Amino acid sequence: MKITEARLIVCSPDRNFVTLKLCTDEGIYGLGDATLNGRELAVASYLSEHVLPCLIGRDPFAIEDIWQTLYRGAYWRRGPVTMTAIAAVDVALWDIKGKALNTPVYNLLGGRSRQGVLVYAHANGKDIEEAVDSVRRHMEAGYLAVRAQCGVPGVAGSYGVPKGGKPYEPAERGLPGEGVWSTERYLNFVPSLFEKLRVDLGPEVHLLHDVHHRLTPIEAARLGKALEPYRLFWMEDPCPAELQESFELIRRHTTTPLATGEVFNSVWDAHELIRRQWIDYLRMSIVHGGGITHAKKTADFAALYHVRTGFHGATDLSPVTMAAALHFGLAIHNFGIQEHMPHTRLTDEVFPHEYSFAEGYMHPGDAAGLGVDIDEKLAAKCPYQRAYLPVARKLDGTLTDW
Ligand code: GCO
Ligand code: MG
Repeated sequence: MKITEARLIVCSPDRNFVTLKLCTDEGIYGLGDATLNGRELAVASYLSEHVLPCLIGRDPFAIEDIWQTLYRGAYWRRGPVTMTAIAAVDVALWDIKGKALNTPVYNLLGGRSRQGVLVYAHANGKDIEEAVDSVRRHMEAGYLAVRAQCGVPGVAGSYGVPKGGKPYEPAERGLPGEGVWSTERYLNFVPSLFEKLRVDLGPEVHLLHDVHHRLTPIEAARLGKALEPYRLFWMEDPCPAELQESFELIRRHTTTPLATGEVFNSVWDAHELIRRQWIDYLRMSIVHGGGITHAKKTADFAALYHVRTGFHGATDLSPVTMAAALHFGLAIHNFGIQEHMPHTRLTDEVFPHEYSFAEGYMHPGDAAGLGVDIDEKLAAKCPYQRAYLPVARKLDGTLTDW
């Protein structure tokens, strides 16, 4: 089999997605996601200018060799743009291989290790009452794990809380918006949210919380300690993680489980975090972390250190990535949990897929390959729209981590 065509589809069915379609001389094609939120066209151009011409004529079954060629062969290694581009090619190749062998991708990764993939939903509210209500509604819809975010009094536009009753969507069309941030107000407030959640909703539901990189390590340590009575499933991205030893400090002070890595793009970003057991869950996704090939190596390394996966799955990761994550999560042994932020109906129409949700778990379906397709005609009706993630400023105007 040979790759005969490599095509990029850039579309915006309610939000932007970059999708790679690799076609072969046997009529089989594979899809890969290349979406990097707010920097979409950088990856599109990296692929179309520098990667796709090199793929024509290659054997799509040679996944490892193509991965190494794109990684080592570029000389310039790592980085979100490069690793997202590599991921798109890699995932499309796994899709092709599954279809060619007439088996779902999970069978190529070791086969089913569990019945379904535990997922967590996003709940939020402008105040505690709304947030508790939102968690309750997600539990009623069948979710066993829910991330809770809440407006902080005196902090307009707190992270994770949508404006005007719309579902939360991280990127906004146009140029970057600005939010306000106060660590002091946040730290004083958050424990009361989780206290109320446990009092009202009981001990069973898995509760998660995303700090979104906003604290210093010692502030994060204080929060982790304060949240211990409420037994969180995890506290996510408590501080920026470029300095991996920050987590040693947090870890020393709290038994609240820690998750990080949605902005990571290779195992090297998490090497010390894993090796020193400073985290419990790794969030690096298949799309931003070099595809299934690199995720498998990273997860196997993490397994040696009791670290489990908790992959990023916000709406900026397309249904192609969701499908890949579900095949992966069904197969590997050290799977922990998968984020599930449902896409809009229009996105689901552009990307018809086999995966499904029932009673807290998702399943990738048993179609050959990834079980996800793209309706190119519909995609063409939804052209790219410039959109950015917002930035955040402290009350005195200093730019801080969003
Ligand atoms: C999460 C997130 C996201 C990110 C977004 C950035 O789901 O845990 O932190 O919502 O902010 O994916 O593009
Ligand atoms: Mg997050």
